[in-house]
Order: sequence, then C-alpha cells, then structure tokens
Amino acid sequence: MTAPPVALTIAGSDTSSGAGIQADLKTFAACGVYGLNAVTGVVAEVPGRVARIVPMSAVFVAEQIKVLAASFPIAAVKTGLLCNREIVIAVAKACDECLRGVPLVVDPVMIATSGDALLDPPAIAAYETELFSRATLITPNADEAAKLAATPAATRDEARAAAAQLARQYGTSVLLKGGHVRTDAAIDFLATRGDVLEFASPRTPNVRTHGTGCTYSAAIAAFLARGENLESSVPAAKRYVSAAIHDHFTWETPSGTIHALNHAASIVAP
Ligand code: PXL
Repeated sequence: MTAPPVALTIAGSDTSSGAGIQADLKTFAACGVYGLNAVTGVVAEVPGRVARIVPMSAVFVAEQIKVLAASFPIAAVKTGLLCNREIVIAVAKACDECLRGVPLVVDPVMIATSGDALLDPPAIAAYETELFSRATLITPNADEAAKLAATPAATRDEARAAAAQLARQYGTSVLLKGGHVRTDAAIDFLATRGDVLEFASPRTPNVRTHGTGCTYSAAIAAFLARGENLESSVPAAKRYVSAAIHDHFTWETPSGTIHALNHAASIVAP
C-alpha cells in the first residue's frame, strides 16, 4: 500500500462522536487521509445538549502538536474547538514554530448547534489577533461571520458582503457557511483573492445533525492534504458533507429522535 497523506486535527473530543475530533477522524479516513489528533478538551454531550467541557492545559495541547510535528509528514491542519484564550495562543505559537508553511484551516467554533456558547470573548479576541492571520482559510457560519464582521449576514447579499469584508479584515481566505442564510439552496461563500465564489447544494429538510461544521472543515483540510487547492477542496468537501447529511442515521429513543452524519455516504477513492 502507498502511504496516504497525513492531516492533523486540533480540536475537542465529543463523547457522542458526532462533532469534534471524532467527526474529523472519520472524515479524514473517508477522504483517504491518515488523521492525527491533538485534544484541546473533552466535551460531555449528546446531540442537542452540552453537559460539561473540561479543557486540557494549553501547555499540553502545544506538547501534543510538537510531538506529532516532529515525527509525521503533516500536510494539512485544521482547528476546531479551542476552548479558551490560552489554548488559542498556544496553538498559534505551535503552528508557527513547527508547522510553518502547512495549510491551516481554522473553524472558529464559537457556538454549538445546540446554541451553547463554546468560547468566551477573550478567546474570540485571541482568534482575531493570533490565529486568523496564520490561516489558509477560516470557516465561520453565518452567525459567527456576523459577529466577527459586526454586520448582518442573514440574506444572500449580506452574507456575500460579510465574507468579502472578513477576508479583507483578516488578510486570509474566508468560507462563510450559509446553511442558515435565507436562500432556497444552502449556499456557501468563498472569499479569496478579491473574488467571492458561491457553492450551492440542496437542503435536506428536518434533519438535526451536529458536527456538520467540523466535518466540512476537516474535509477541506483532507483535500488540501491531498494536494488540491482551495477552489477545488471546498466544493469537494461540500459534496462530502452534503452526502453525509442526506444519508444520515436516525435513532428513535425514549428521550427523542437522534440524528447522526453518515460518513460512509461518500467515501473518496485514495
Ligand atoms: O459543533 C461544534 C463542536 C465542535 N467541537 C466539539 C463539540 C462541538 C459541539 O457540540 O462538542 C468537541
């Protein structure tokens, strides 16, 4: 067997395996990439309810990254939940020191699908000053983009303008995920090199999956690790997520209906 490309996720552990490290590793595997992980914290949760988050120490997060970077040929990195300001700063520093030149996808995970806040204002400020400028791509959803750009992103025109503004603001490429924007299809806006490209996919109604954002940014990192560029990685990743949502799993339980992404829905040939 030839060795696959290697990608690293720096993210939180989701006990219910729908989001976080678990979603990222499933995505890497399905996209033909070998996945490494540095755990930022452990989240006790089920879909729709976060019970508790226990962060790792920032020093230990940095140590995980350094150990991995010293051994593996890491070809792309993504960040997910970074829990707090100290971890955001430690990750930025570690990426600078030992992953220089490696494509970095930053998913600014601020709010869970359940509505739970996952980051406090000092942590968000650290993303803005320490991490975004080092990223190849940042992938806010419409709510995160509106907060960062301090401008509405609820309609197609607003979302397009917010993506372009954020790209200028942070000097990096921006993928604004328009799942919650008022359009018939789910449209994402990729602002890169002065241009805004749009990628649309049909909506799958009445599915409550968590982990779609994690999965999307992990798939982009996987395609970057495979040597694709941003303009080809984003639509390939969107096809991957859309299939995982469309072919989702459902459990009917005494406490309600549980949905989960199906990562076997579109396995990408090595
Ligand atoms: O979907 C955001 C997210 C990211 N990372 C972890 C999570 C969640 C949401 O629940 O638990 C670890």
